[in-house]
Amino acid sequence: MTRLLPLATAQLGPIARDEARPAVVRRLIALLEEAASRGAGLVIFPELALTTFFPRWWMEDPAEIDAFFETEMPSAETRPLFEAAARLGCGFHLGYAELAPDGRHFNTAILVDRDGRIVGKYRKIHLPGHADHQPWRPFQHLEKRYFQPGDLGFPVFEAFGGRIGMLICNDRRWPEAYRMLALAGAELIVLGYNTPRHYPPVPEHDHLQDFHNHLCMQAGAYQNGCWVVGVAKAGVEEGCELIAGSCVIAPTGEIRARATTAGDEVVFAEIDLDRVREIRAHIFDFAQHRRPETYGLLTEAGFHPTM
Ligand code: CDV
Repeated sequence: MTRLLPLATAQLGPIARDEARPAVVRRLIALLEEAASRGAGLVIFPELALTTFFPRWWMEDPAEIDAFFETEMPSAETRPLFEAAARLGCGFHLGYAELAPDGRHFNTAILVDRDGRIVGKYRKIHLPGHADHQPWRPFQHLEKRYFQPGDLGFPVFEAFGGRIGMLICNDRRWPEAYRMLALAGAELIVLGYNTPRHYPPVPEHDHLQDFHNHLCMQAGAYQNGCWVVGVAKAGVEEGCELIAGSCVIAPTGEIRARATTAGDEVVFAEIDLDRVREIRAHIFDFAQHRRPETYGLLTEAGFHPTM
């Protein structure tokens, strides 16, 4: 059996702090058009794809902060992207900063079907960084200040002929996130990321950023027998280098296709969702081989530190 899904990663190069939404949306539409012309039915854009990665700055003025957030989706400014999806018959996954009607702020991603309709939503659960101002850093990572942890769990959506889950950036480093989606039946996990090359608390790991990026996504794919597509916002953005390496990973853990630049770039791959069975019906047959009765610590709030 084969269930083919032609998709594309749409890596973004830097977005300047003063780059207005309409200009960014035009870039996204150009990538969507290129991907559709190569046969893609689903395009994956990065985390916070409508603005620069603003958590790198300490801000106190609520109006200045909220200017990076969307209060509706689609809005007047983002609607052209949805219209392009419907015109091209090509859906997309998009990360953006969400200001909910009740005033809460989330780092959010949506799944939009080929007819331009929102069919899925996820709010980032693992928020990295810090909430206080840490001037010793060359740049801040204030996700804990600007966002609240996602409150939607790890939902899986029937779409594009398969079962699709979403993660956002730091989530990809956590094995529990993939496992939650896989247990709910996800065959494809899509995610976007903004990952600075420099990690101020442990700079001796800077040279490992690309390795760790692929390591966690390849492990997540293999250990859960699903496709994983990870897409970067890359390049030197407002003086901060973000890693690239957008890629499509098979359920075997192999990288099937990957970007070769640090700018706006489309990478096309046709994936077979039925390849999930190669892993899930055998080496990681959850029903046969998992031992959940021994995994109690995983759902306890506490842990047993060794240091
Ligand atoms: N946007 C992110 O979540 N970035 C983190 C960095 C700060 C480590 C990441 O996991 O890539």
